[in-house]
Amino acid sequence: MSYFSDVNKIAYEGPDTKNDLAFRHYDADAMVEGKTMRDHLRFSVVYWHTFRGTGADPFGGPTLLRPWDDGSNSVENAQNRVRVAFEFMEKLGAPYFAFHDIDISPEGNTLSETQNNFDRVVETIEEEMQRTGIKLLWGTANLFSHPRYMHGAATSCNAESFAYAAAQVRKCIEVTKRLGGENYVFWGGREGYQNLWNTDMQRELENLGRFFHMAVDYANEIGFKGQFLIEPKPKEPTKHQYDSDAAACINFLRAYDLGDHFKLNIETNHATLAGHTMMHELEYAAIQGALGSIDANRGDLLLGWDTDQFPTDIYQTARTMLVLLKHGGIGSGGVNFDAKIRRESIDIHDLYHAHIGGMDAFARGLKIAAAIRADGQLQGLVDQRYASWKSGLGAEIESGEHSLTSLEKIALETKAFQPMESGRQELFENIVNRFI
Ligand code: XUL
Ligand code: CO
Repeated sequence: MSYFSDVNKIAYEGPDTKNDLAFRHYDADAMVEGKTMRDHLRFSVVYWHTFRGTGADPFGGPTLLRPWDDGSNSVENAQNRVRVAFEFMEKLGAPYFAFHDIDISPEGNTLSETQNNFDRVVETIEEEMQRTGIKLLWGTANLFSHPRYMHGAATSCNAESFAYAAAQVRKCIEVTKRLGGENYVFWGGREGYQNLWNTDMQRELENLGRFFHMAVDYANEIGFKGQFLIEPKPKEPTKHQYDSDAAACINFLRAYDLGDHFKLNIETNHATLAGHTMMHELEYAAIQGALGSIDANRGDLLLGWDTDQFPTDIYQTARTMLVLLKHGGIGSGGVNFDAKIRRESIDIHDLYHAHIGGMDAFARGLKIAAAIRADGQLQGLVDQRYASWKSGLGAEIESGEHSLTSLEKIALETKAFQPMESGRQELFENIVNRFI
């Protein structure tokens, strides 16, 4: 049964169209820097917000009551929801999706019942993936909602919670492989602490490292070739999450000898909550060889929590795309809309408006970033600012020809010294504005 029979496949109609259910900027086949927009952006729809979001918040219950949902926890209801989801994604033209294990299938009374439910729903997903050609960007296990994870999963004080989490991750990697998933994500839901008095931090970190090694070993055992990703987030639900930002994650991965097996999934509003910008997190991850994928959304600067709004800020998407283009693209990752419609947006068409807006905002960001790069003035000014490293003393230092002592000799010989480069921040900002 179709729930979106009044919606046609969303088409690119250009900036002047009056149609709200059309793309104004995302033209999947249009070429930018020698690649289609589709391949640059690799858009992905998330199952948890888009098909399981209820609109509930700490102050009120569900508002998003869906006509396709019979309200039960049955496998049949879950399978039916899968068909609706694929109708939606097919009409939207999103090439990828992402899920948590418990988004797509109901938990049973025992672990084996849960796994059996999962397999049955995955069968329907497989059929729908074949029918539509939509692919899996990543799978992940939800290791934070159930009360068994109240102290964390891999960092729990309780060894049985760790064991249950291991079982859930094993199964979810198996399913991700079965569905051809290109990545597998770990977001450390409750891997952190509320209070250091009651926390054995060293044990928790070592156990987290141990858990990730078990995942790497299992992937090798079954031949899962997808990229493992860690998703940094500084707080929420815990006061301090161990994967607090890109730098903390990269340090953790190197300290526990996991650097070769993991990259990062950088999320816009997590960067903001960490007191960074998305551009900073992306750039930092990229120069460390750890940029894997992005969770695209935005926060609200007046609200200090993770509001997961759809990305519509053109500056933000332009900055993001500028970093991605500079570092050769997103690789096996994608632009994954980890974003939810507001609880007041109760019309099912709002799901389309939200995603169309996000896709158009990223398409514009891509075009703007490519235009800034083609123009070259901005990069030219950066090069000019660092010109002292291109020859003479700078080139000698960078090629390793100097020591503190040899540089001291040069400094002693140099008379009153003052850098001649201007930072030109205002000009840089003006240049960017010319392209927005
Ligand atoms: C939580 C978050 C998650 C992860 C997947 O803030 O972003 O949805 O993306 O577990
Ligand atoms: Co996310």
